[in-house]
This record gives sequence, structure tokens and C-alpha cells, in this order.
Amino acid sequence: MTTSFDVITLMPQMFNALTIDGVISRAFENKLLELNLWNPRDFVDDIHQSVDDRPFGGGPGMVMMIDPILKALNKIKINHQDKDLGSSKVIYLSPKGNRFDHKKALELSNQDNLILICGRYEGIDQRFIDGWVDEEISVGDYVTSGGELPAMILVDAISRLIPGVLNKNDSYIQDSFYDGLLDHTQYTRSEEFKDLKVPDVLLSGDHKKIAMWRLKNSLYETFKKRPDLLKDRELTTEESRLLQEVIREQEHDSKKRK
Ligand code: 9D3
Repeated sequence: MTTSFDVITLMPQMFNALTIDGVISRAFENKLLELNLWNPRDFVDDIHQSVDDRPFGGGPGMVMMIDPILKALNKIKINHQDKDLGSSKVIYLSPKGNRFDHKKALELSNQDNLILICGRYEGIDQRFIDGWVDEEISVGDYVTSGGELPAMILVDAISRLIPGVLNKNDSYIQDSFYDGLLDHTQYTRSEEFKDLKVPDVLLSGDHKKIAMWRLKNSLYETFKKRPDLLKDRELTTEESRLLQEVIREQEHDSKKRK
């Protein structure tokens, strides 16, 4: 089954970034994923008719008009009927939306199709949002130049969670956030770079010991850098013990260094 994304955007070329290389582009090649781009500019009657206009009430900037976006949306819906797709969620990327996170990505990865609407300028006419948008999503508390990069973040993060998109080795099961903890630290050759050594246990070949060290390291990374994540996650008895142990070890080490 193919998961498809229909994106309404004035800058469709930006989405080439998703398909030129990397794991996600392979899934598009294999038809596991499908990306359809719809430019509101193609839905105005002649090239002089615009897709944006000055805001009622005055003020700076321009606002995207309803009609070209709605025509694009209706074309998408007709296209879906032809393909026997059911009704789709319509998402507007917006600084006012709910913050995108792993939980939302998982939820959206269960949909057969998503319609993503990207704003430019000051955004789109509120009447379109009220009438046709199911959900507004933001990617964080900072301002981007439009909804395109945020939409690409959604497509990338959601796609990784769709079975078959990633190979077994980089399966999302191993991702940070999948189990609510940050990743353990990583090392590669050389074993010794100048006087900097790799933790001994990683060279031991003892897979059980390595797994235990990594869990302990992952717990400590989370404790140090994102303690808020630990509030949302119950620790098992063993995880609590490992975390207490590593906190004591680190305190001990930092005293030694003084
Ligand atoms: C908040 C700034 N707005 C008032 C001056 C103007 C504005 C600037 C840039 C309105 C929209 C945009 C374009 N950004 C998005 O459409 C957007 C976005 C974002 O800026 N930050 C985080 N997530 C998102 S999702 C879409």
C-alpha cells in the first residue's frame, strides 16, 4: 500500500530536496511513498490573475487568496476519487498550530494520504482555514519563510515510521524518541585518536555488557540534556538503578578531575 502526500505550495521545486537522495527518496522510487505537488498558480485562469492580495484592514505584506487554493484542493479530491482513496486529513502548516512531535508523527503515519497546505507571505485567508482545514501544525517556536520547510519536516519524519521505508538497520525502532530516551553516544575508528580513547566496553565484544552500557549511557544523556523527557516516561527498576549508578559515577569522576 502506498502512502501519499499531496502538497499545495507556490514553491514546488523546494520539495526536490526530499527526492534527490537519501532513504526517503528511495521509498519514493519504490512507490512505497508518493508525493504530488499542486501549485495554486496553476489554478488561476490567466497568468496575470494573482494568488495573493493586500490584507483587508491594511498593514504590511500579502495574504494568499482562497480561490486558487480551494481549486487546487478540489482537484486533489477529484484525483483521490479516481484512485478510490477515502477522505483525507487537510493539514495547514502554521506558526499557530499544535507543535509537531513524535506522537503526532506516529498518528499521521497511519493515514493513507495527507493533504499539506503551505503558506507564503503573511499566510492564508482565515475563511479557508475555518472551512477546509482539519488541523494546524507548527514545527516550533521560530519563524520560517513559509510552510514548505515545515511540510518537508512532516513528510520526512512521518515517512520514516511507515513500514518498509527504512531498512532493518536504521529502523525507527532504534531511534531516539521511539522509546522516549535520547540516543546513546557513538564512537567509530580510530580506537585511539590522539589521546582520546573509546570506552573499553565497546571493544569487549560482550554484547550483553554493551547493551547494558548503552542503556545506561542513554539514560544519563537524557537526564543531563532533556530531563523533561524522563518526567513523561516510567523507568523500570533496572533503569532507575542504572541511572542512579551512572549519576554517582559521574559525580565521583567530576570530583577526581578537580
Ligand atoms: C509569526 C510571524 N508572522 C507575524 C509577523 C508572520 C509570518 C511569518 C512567516 C507568518 C508565517 C510565516 C511562514 N511560516 C509558516 O508558515 C510556518 C511556520 C513557522 O514560521 N514556524 C514554525 N512552524 C511553521 S509551520 C508554517
